[in-house]
Amino acid sequence: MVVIFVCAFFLSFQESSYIEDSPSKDGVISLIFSLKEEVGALAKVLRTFEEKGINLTHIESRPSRLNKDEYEFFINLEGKNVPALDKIIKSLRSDIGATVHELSRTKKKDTVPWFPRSIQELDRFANQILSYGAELDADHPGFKDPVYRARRKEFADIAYNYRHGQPIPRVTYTEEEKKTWGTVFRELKSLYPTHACYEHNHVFPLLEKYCGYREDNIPQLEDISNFLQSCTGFRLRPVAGLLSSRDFLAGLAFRVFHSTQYIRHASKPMYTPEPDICHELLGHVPLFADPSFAQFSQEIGLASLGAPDDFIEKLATVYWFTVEFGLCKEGDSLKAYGAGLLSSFGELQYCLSSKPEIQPLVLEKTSVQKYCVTEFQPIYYVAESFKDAKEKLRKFAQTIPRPFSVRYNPYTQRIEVLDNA
Ligand code: HBI
Ligand code: NLE
Ligand code: FE
Repeated sequence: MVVIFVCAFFLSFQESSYIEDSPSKDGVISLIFSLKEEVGALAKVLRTFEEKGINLTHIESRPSRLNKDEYEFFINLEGKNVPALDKIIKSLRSDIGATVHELSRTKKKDTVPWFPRSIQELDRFANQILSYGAELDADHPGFKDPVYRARRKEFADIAYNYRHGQPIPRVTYTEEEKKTWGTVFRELKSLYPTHACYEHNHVFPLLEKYCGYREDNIPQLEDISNFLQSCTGFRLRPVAGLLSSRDFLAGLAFRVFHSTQYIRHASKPMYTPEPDICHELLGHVPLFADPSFAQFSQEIGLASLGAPDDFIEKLATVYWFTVEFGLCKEGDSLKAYGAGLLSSFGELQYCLSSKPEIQPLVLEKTSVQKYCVTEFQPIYYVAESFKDAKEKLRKFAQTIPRPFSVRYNPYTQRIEVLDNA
């Protein structure tokens, strides 16, 4: 048999094609088939195509990885005569005993959504936000405030222009912005000793010592990012507003947290449905300094890579009831570790009152719980510990239909994709 060429091109084709969401060119069909190594085997196949008048535009070969005495061929052909092609595929299977995979025609069903493989590729999310300052929703307290809107645009521009590896630009906050921060900071700090979990209370004084957490100072993202990197390898990158769940969760796989830099409107310091710098710095940051919590967060991110849309929604819901609104056990009492609780003076008190319903964290149930993003939650889920939550998440991730598994290599800052086929 003539082996046309075994080449890296073939491998690179395989590596990118089933992940990249680049539909095949109009009318081109791709097949992979394998043949037993014997004289004339390929010629026989090619003749069938010739007989049916089908034009091959590309062909490559390599030894089969599965069967030593077989070769695999990758071909592109013009898909004009589809009924004839169906006959050929049938006959390849039954008369010649070849294994045939149709790549492009079955692609719809098998396509894996694109996901970043390297930390630099997170730059692609910068201008894919769902809403931001210049386009504030009509019911937002800043909607009718032109000064607030212009300010939000400044923050959006920082995020748009940011690239991985750069220092996060420092911001000089206005007196009004500092006043809003001061109010939120003071009220929350008085609740933390009784309402926040151990890890949050453990890290908070370090943030005061090293990162400028004070009532009269809004800390800078760059300083916090450096601090977090030294604790758990987590880092921040500025973002202009809400990202899609898929993009946002993908960042966590690289231990990257997309953080807003603007502050909530001065008229409503105690609760905002949007993330803002108070929410990120007072709610999220302390927990990302905890190794066990950091690992749990990264696991959600890894589970999301290339997952189908319905699973992204489930993972986003799990994220919501853990990272955002989670309660945990501490001896006989309950404490808050969710960032949405730790950044809202109103909800932090409410969540530990007798009003809301409390349930144990069971991911099969938690992942399908409906929720509303603009009000206090009527139900919270309790984690035994971050380690327990992480183990549950790993089990849950195994139910995601993915033809591969992933792991993060911190040395190269790349995702390694392990083929499960
Ligand atoms: N985007 N910037 C940003 N910040 C978040 O906290 C955030 C997000 N997108 C989605 C999201 N959070 C979650 O509610 C889940 O959908 C993952
Ligand atoms: N409600 C929170 C707060 O007021 O800080 C923000 C939640 C963001 C998901
Ligand atoms: Fe958040």
